[in-house]
Amino acid sequence: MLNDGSIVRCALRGKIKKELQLKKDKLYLLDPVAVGDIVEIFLEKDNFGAIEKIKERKNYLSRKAPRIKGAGFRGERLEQIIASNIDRLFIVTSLKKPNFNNRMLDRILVAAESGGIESKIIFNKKDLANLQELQSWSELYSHLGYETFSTNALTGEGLERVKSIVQNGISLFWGASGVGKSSILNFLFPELNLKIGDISDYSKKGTHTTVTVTMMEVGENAFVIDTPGIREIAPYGIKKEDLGHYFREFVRFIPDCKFNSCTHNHEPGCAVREALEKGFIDKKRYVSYLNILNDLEDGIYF
Ligand SMILES: Nc1nc2c(ncn2[C@@H]2O[C@H](COP(=O)(O)OP(=O)(O)OP(=O)(O)O)[C@@H](O)[C@H]2O)c(=O)[nH]1
Ligand SMILES: [Mg+2]
Ligand SMILES: [Zn+2]
Repeated sequence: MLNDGSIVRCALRGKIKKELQLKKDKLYLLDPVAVGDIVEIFLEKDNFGAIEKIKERKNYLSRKAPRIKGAGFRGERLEQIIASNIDRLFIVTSLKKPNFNNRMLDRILVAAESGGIESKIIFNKKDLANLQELQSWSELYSHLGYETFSTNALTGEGLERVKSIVQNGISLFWGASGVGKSSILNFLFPELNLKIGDISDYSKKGTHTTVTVTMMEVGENAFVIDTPGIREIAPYGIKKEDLGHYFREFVRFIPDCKFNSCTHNHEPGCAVREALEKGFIDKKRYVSYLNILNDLEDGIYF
């Protein structure tokens, strides 16, 4: 979109594409241009431009590209940028259909924390949930300082505040397939008329109703981004000894670990594990932490 609001189709110059994808002579980035990027273009025709430059990003959300797409380069997995320059991320989850997956939620939170992006958590499909279970998950995350919402995208219950938040800036909606991302956006902005999955779609592995990341204008200086559902997420480019910093409740204990490079796993004198034993850190979050840590140990990082 140009400054005057008109839309121009653009391609990235081949030379620039190659340059941007490389790091230390190795390909590391799947696609250098992301939704949300601010670019300089050369207008070749009225409705066609060439991207000359990508402006520095305020922030961006990324993950390791899924194996199928990224496997092209010596089996290493590339970085895939989901979107950039965003003001907030709404992580959409459901308790049932599909079942709540706290490990995926924690992985998304790590990706957002490491990308410098504020996260809010939506527990959608409230009508299908066990309300006690819903409340206990919601309390866990709100105590960590994340704003949480319990919603029903079919009736609009719980979406009033979401609606007021998205009136300003760029809001990204991300989460597993079938949790109701597009349904929520359709309820908030019926004119978007986004495609919604069949009632049984949540269980159909490998099918996504939304297939591309798309940014839509919903008001003056207000944009929402709908994304395809994810099946797996591995945060990209995080070092083992840094992972703990992206678990908010660990941060105040980390300086008291005996070793600077503590990974809070089995090192002696670990203040994070001590906090866990004393009940200051929730066991479920610590298990998520170990699960991601284990992935990082197998990964290759630049
Ligand atoms: N019972 C109930 N069903 C819902 C709710 N929100 C969405 N659904 C249903 O869940 C199914 C999936 O909704 P979508 O909005 O397509 O989910 P999505 O997250 O956009 O899925 P992908 O595009 O595949 O990532 C549809 O059948 C919706 O009608 C809700 O709050 N309650
Ligand atoms: Mg969708
Ligand atoms: Zn430690």
